[in-house]
Amino acid sequence: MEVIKLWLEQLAALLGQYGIPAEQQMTAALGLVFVLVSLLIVVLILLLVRRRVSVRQEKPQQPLPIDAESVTAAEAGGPDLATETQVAEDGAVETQVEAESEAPVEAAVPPIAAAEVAAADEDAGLSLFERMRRGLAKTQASLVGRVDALLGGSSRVDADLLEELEEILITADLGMKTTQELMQAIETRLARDTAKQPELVREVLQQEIETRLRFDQASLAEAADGLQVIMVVGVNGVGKTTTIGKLAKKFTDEGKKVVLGAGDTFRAAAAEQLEEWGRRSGVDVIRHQSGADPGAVAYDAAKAALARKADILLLDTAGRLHTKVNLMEELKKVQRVLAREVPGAPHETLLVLDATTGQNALVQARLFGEAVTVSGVILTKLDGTARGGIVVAIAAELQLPVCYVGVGEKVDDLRPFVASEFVAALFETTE
Ligand SMILES: Nc1nc2c(ncn2[C@@H]2O[C@H](COP(=O)(O)OP(=O)(O)OP(=O)(O)O)[C@@H](O)[C@H]2O)c(=O)[nH]1
Ligand SMILES: [Mg+2]
Repeated sequence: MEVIKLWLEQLAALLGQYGIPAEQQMTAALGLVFVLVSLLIVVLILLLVRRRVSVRQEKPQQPLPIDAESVTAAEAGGPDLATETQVAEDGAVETQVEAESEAPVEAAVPPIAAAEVAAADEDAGLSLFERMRRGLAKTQASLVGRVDALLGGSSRVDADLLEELEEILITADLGMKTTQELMQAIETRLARDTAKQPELVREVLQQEIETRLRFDQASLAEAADGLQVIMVVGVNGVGKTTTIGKLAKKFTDEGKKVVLGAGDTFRAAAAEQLEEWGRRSGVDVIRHQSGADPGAVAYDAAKAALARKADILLLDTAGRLHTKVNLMEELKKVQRVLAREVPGAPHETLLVLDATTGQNALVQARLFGEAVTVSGVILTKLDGTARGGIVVAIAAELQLPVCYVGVGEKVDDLRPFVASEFVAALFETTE
């Protein structure tokens, strides 16, 4: 107390040197001390608030994986796919698909994480159409966005503009052949109609793309009575197992009884990955040990599906290098085994293609088509690519129906492919 009094007197004396009258010096000193203390408190409060905000920002945005398996999966990052097309010495087109390693990717299925649930909640309010549109955002920008920018800048369509349009179509992965056909259709129409040509180009493009995507087909698993066997093939990393998981959920939600067959006995943990998906939809998974004969798995899975009176058997297969004769022979054998056990099986052999591989998807489709009877295509990862134009090339050049498209990793990110909906989502302008 004495010390404070002494300080105040010294401060008052100091203020006196600045011309403050003696009777007011103590009041002024007290006022000054009060202001300084208040300032100090304000500064301290500000510092505390800043610290709390930065601590909150440093907290991880991703929730921690639920168990050790998902930690491994997150670290593994999934198979890293590198795909390239080569022309072999004999001139035949050969495709090499290299997984970063053929070594087992342990436990590739992360359990449904809180982030997934949160994202699902966020998506829940969106219409199916809007979700498709979001999934196609990159392709939309690289194809229709660029076409609109080109057409928006001109009132007439001349040769230069057509040349640029052709380039856009090729770089959006519509393929050379399809691009030529589309350009031909546009030019024919322009020769007929001279009014509002830029609008006309967009209209013809939309119509012609939709025409090429439309196939008359019965929807999957509605073809006949009894057990429907759906075999899923494709190179590694394209999304076969994930797609089977999504399909299992979809069919189960429709009230169908589903059985899964873990026909990929090559990759370690492939069966576990399928089992995890099976758990998510509450469906049985028939599996053997790693390295077992896929034909034997197909046999057991068919028997089990029949015995359990299932409506649908979804059979996963290995996806290692499809240039290796082995895999193709293996797939043929699996098809034969299924045909022997279930009349008309496999009722569908669906080829899964990864949209991000662009034109290489076409090469893969041709090669699988030579070995097994492919009845339809599922194009995955459309959400992560600007190369979604490949869907048009697949339908137009291979005459293969696209049955489903994958627009994300979540269980309900598989959309039945409806040409009109797809094209509308692609061509809809947001402004
Ligand atoms: N963004 C996105 N990712 C997908 C989609 N479909 C599958 N994936 C991801 O692709 C990766 C590989 O999927 P898998 O289902 O394991 O592929 P696979 O064809 O079974 O691979 P192998 O078993 O090695 O032959 C996983 O990380 C999936 O989450 C999709 O539509 N969009
Ligand atoms: Mg798999």
